[in-house]
Amino acid sequence: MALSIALIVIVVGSVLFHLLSPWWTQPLASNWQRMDDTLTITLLITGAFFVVIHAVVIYAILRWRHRAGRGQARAAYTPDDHRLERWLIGITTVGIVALLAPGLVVYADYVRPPADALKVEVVGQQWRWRYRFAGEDGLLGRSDIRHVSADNPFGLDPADARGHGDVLIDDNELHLPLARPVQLQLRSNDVLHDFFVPPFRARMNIVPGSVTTFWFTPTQTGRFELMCAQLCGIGHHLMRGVVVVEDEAAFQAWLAAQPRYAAATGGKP
Ligand SMILES: [Cu+2]
Repeated sequence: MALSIALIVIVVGSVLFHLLSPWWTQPLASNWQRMDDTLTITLLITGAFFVVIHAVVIYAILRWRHRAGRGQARAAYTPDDHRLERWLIGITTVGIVALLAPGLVVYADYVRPPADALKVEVVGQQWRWRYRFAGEDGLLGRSDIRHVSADNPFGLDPADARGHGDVLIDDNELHLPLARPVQLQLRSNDVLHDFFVPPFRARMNIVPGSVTTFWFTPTQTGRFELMCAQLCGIGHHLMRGVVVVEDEAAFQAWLAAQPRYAAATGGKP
């Protein structure tokens, strides 16, 4: 009896905590409402299973509890119940498909940016962020880990003229224009990192040796905290930054004030 009351308290408390929790998702600041919808579907399915499974356990504890004077009751041994198995397999299959399918659809769109997306490179390094925009030519120059040095933290290839006009942001703060799709191209100078901006519902692992991408459209101006979401060493907690979303004019003014690769190296890339 005490156990079943404890279980009821846990189930009701869990559901109430979720409904009343102040730690529900932050207000959305990008176009990824579908990420939230996927999360809601997951919570509804797992929440329903959580309640149903506990209800069955509570019922069983009460219905078949030990009662004095009733003698020794033995459980019936049922080796196979094909009907029950078919039901369980069917319901579990539907539940798992419903959990996975929406995520696959949303993820497929998440990594497929619109053609006019502004391309921004993000370079993760223990333990800070850097960013690169294309210059007037609209092209990002080639980079390679072999060129990375104290003078060239982005690892730009000096021989590639496309990179000479690139805008280098040697700072944790990234500015983005409002209401324009942005594709982030992420790479790492050392270990695994993860670029995460919670209000955008946007994050992606950064894998050394490859470039990962995703896109979003900021829908609100403001300052949004970003963080590294992969434990990447002793200074992991220092890998924080800010994404500043501002109107197009303010963004262009900020961008124009940032150093170009050729200028940053005294005209001699
Ligand atoms: Cu990191």
